[in-house]
Amino acid sequence: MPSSTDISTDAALTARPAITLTIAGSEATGGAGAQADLKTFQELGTYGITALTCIVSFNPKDNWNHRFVPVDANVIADQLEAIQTCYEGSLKTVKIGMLGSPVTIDTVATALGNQEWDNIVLDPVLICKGQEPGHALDTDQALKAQVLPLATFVTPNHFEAESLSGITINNVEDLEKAARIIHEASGAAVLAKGGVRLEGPDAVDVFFDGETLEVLSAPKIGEVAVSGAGCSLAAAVTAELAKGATPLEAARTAKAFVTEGIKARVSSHAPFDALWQGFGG
Ligand code: PXL
Repeated sequence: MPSSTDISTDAALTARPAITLTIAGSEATGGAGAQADLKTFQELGTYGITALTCIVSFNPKDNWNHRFVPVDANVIADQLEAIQTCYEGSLKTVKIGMLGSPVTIDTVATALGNQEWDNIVLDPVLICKGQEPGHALDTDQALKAQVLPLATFVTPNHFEAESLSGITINNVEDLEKAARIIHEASGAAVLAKGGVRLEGPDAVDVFFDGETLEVLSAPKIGEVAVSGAGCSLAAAVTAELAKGATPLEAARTAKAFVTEGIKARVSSHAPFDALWQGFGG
């Protein structure tokens, strides 16, 4: 007889969580990357799975720059083959984080093309501190050409919004303009993040999906960016979309989630704090 705590009861089996995949890098200290995505998925009640694209280790002896090691393209393809075969029919929502090289972008774009998706959320991580500039430029161009057109939702930060829109962003009006341009170019819903980069007391982000433009605002918590905020925001959007939220609802919930996570941030010996997704206890 199943007991009330028996995890194999019929009720437990029918209440299946939505499946969410992140294709992202490992950030060893746990603030950003796949680690942040998985913690966010778990907190928001989706079943998180990961294909790792690279391993980032901050270098405490070199100003905490990123040491970046790509995962071999065959190994990325193998992970995605396993995932897409396991969850064929139930995997409909994916988040894309740091890809880091043109060959990785090619591999990921091919795998994305192998199935239909309801939601492809792109956190367009354009440069990685410590990357060689020529290589970073090729990576940026490949991301814009091969992955951005597939995205249904994109979450550029200030720098990425300038790069994707081609305009300089000094204030909320500029951010709105950038969100519109990025939407026109990609067709995706856009959540352009001003974060702590724009002046003023509030951290302001702009949502635009071609119809609705909404400015999402919350009081700034300090003036320094917190590690994992961007990853967690996009992961929260991903989880909410997978559960059936509209893009605007997902953006609002994600903004609130990240604001609480920043309030509950974790300090370390690094010169930046890390967002804590477990603020709810
Ligand atoms: O926050 C961007 C980001 C994404 N993914 C990985 C990272 C970082 C920043 O450190 O290391 C793996």
